[in-house]
Amino acid sequence: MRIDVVSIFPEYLAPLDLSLIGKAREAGLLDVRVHDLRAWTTDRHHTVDDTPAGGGAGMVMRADVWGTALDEVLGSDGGTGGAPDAAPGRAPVLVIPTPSGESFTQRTAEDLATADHLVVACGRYEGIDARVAESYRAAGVDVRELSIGDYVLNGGEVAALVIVEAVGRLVPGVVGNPESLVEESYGAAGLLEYPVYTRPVSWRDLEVPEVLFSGHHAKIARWRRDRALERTALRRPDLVRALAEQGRLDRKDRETLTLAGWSDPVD
Ligand code: JBE
Repeated sequence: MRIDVVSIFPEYLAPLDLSLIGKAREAGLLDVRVHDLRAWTTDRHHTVDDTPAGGGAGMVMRADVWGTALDEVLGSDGGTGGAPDAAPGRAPVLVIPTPSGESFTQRTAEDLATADHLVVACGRYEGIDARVAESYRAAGVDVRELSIGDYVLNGGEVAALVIVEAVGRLVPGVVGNPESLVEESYGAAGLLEYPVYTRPVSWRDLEVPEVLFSGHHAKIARWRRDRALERTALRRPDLVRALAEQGRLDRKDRETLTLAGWSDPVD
């Protein structure tokens, strides 16, 4: 997969050289390129922003600079991930991190992981002139305005790191043990992960729960599901409600939730 990130702070994306994503780049699984938006400015001051039309606080990033940059980075890519001779595949995806976007979730990451080419446009200030998203959408680019959460960041760079990591690790071969992709939070179960333990068995008068040494796989699985249900009910009642609505809670699940003080109608 090819991923281009465009930002006025390319150094902000330095963590992409590290760890799992860095290794995947070295292995040739991910072709990640970071670009400085100012390289596409033509004026002496390398201006990328201007005052908001209609007034108001802050600055808005100019459509013309972004247009020149994105035309080049999206290139002649007709959905081939930039490979000129490849069969035309999926349209390139233009990701614009913004607090006013749709929620970025594991589902979004799974979807983006099937693309050949992602371009992430990091805005600063009060965002990017809205005509940029509009124009590329009209040109057939799959434009996604995405929010990683309901809080305010100074720009899209940290969100871009989050999105590239979440998507990149789903690309086949990037995570060494693909089984670890299956069992995770927001995966099949729709619950938060159960608590995990390792050695030492006794630490500061706290013991690893006995059942985990029983060798009884069904018992361990039930214990883990119960703990997952309890913590999900406490921390993310929305997820428990969703499972209840989908009829994905069995009798024992409902018993565990009742014992944990869960009082939402679950059936
Ligand atoms: O979630 N986001 O993508 C953001 C982008 C820019 C600023 N704040 C955000 N939350």
